[in-house]
Amino acid sequence: MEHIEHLGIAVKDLEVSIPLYEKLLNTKCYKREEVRSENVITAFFQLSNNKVELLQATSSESAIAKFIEKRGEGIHHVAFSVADIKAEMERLRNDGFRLLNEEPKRGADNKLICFVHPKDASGVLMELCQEISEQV
Ligand code: CMX
Repeated sequence: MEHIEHLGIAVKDLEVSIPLYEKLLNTKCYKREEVRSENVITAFFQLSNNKVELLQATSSESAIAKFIEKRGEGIHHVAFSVADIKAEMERLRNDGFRLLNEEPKRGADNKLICFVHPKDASGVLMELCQEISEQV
């Protein structure tokens, strides 16, 4: 894996958390994007080599809604940049890690993504993400 691409933070209300994080990080939110397949709206902040992603649920079925109900707002996942997501998925699968999707799926901010079960990663939901280089 290459580097930590972003930290995902579950929030109740982007209208509250975006201005808060703009102050905290001293940088403007550069993108808001809805990911319908995940029932979330995301908001991104660029740091030098990493990003912060705020996630708000759009449905009570969303993993973010369930997470906040159980644990409250806070760090939801850590995303690692990979050069070849299929190869990394194969490597992890062969090592016995449970992947939460069989194939890479399209995530926010022009990425192919896959999650590793938090129970197989010392309680941390891990995301693999690969930049999409051409329009798919
Ligand atoms: N980090 C760490 N642990 C987590 C977690 C998280 N983000 N989400 C759930 N868990 C834990 C729960 O606390 C629970 O632990 P206990 O059994 O010890 O209480 C266990 O995992 C099961 O959680 P659950 O609430 O019963 O939820 P499910 O099993 O239905 O789902 C998970 C959990 C991780 C499989 C599911 O949330 C998932 O598939 N996540 C990946 C997709 C996702 O998070 N999408 C959000 C948007 C992502 C994006 O666009 O960036």
